[in-house]
Amino acid sequence: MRLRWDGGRDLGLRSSRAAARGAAVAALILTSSANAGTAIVQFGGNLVFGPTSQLTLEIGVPIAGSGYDQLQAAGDVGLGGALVLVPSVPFEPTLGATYTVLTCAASSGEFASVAGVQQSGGLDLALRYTDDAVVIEVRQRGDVDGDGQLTASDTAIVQAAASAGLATSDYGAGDVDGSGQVDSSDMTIVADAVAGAAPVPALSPAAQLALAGGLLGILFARRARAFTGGLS
Ligand SMILES: [Ca+2]
Ligand SMILES: [Ca+2]
Repeated sequence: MRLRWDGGRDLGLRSSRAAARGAAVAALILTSSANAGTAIVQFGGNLVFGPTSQLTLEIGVPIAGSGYDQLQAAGDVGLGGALVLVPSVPFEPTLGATYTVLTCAASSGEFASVAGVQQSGGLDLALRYTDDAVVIEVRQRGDVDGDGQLTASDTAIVQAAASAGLATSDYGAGDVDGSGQVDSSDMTIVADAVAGAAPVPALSPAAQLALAGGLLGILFARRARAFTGGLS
C-alpha cells in the first residue's frame, strides 16, 4: 500500500499497522497497487479524500488485512474521488460475503465513482455506506435492495432514483454500475437481471401426479370415514 500526500511527496508503508497520529489533512491521496498485498492501514486522525483522489483497494478473501485492504481512521473521514476495487488473484466472489473496507468515527460524502463493481458469474461488489464505515457486499447483479432476490422491488428503486436524477455511488440507492449517477444504464442492468431471473419452478409432471394421488387418497379416506360413520 502506498500513500501520497497532496504535495506529491510519497510515503511508503511496509507495515500493516501504520499510524499517522493526529493527521488532519485537507487532501490525502491514497493508492494501493494491484496485487501488492493486502493490509490494514490505521490513521490516528481525520482523512479527507479530495475530488481528484483515487483509492484502490484489493478485494479477495473476506478477512480484513490478510484477505483484503481495510482502512481504519480514528477520526472522521470525508469521502470523495474515485474508488477502484481490484480483485486479488485468484478471486472467487462468494454470494453474501462482506468486506468492511473502511472504518472511522464518522463518515461524510461519497466516492464519486466506483470501478470494478461487476464480477464473473453475474455477481457484483455492491457498495454501501454507513455512518462510520464503507462496506462491500457480494450480491447478485441487480439485487438493489439486497434481499437475495431479483424482483420488481429492485427495478422500482432504480426507476425512482433515475427519475429523480440521483447522484450517488451507493449500490442500494440504485447505482449498480458505479458511475456515481443513477440513470438509464442502471435501469437497463437491473431490468435485464430481473427479466433473466429464474422463475419459481413449476411442478414436474411426476410431482403433479404425486400431488393428485395424494389429494385423491385424502378424499377417499374422508369418504371412507363418512361411510363408516353412516353405518354406526
Ligand atoms: Ca432484490
Ligand atoms: Ca450508474
